[in-house]
Amino acid sequence: MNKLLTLCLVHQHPKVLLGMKKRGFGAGRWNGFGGKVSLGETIEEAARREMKEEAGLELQDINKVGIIEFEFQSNPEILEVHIFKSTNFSGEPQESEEMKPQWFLVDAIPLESMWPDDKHWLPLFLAGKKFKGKFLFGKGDVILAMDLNEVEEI
Ligand code: 6U4
Repeated sequence: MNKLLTLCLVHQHPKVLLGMKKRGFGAGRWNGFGGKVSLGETIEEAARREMKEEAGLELQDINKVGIIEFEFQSNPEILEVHIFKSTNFSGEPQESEEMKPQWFLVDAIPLESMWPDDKHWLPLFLAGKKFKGKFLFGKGDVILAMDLNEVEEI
């Protein structure tokens, strides 16, 4: 069984909102906001909830743009991450126990401090494309294999 997770980035061109993950899985990396889908909520509801919990923002629009499966050589569990884009919200980005939000110009996204897969799919995200993919990580989160395709519909 795949473990369902959400990941949401706000894109207000030419800026994107990322958060520095302060604890837990992926701590020390810049990333979108998100987390595990809870029992009884839809994936989109989870994405909205996580954005509120982690950055204090109520999203207006939200669109699913990608699904990526992540597998680690050391772990049989597959993380199925549903990636969302939002362009508008109410509230002001606020630091939480989990995330420190910050705006980045799209030309200055800190790819070297993000998950190594992000450099592959972020260009599709920023270009308004939809995509599906799979990444296999080895020791040190090195990408051992990947498959990423633009799709018409998600
Ligand atoms: P808690 O609730 O603290 O136990 P935690 O273990 O910190 O949760 P969580 O729920 O924040 O994890 O979820 C991990 C987040 O990282 C999700 O938003 C999905 C995202 N994520 C996981 N693998 C990723 C990857 N390879 N690339 C990426 N984001 C990833 O860009």
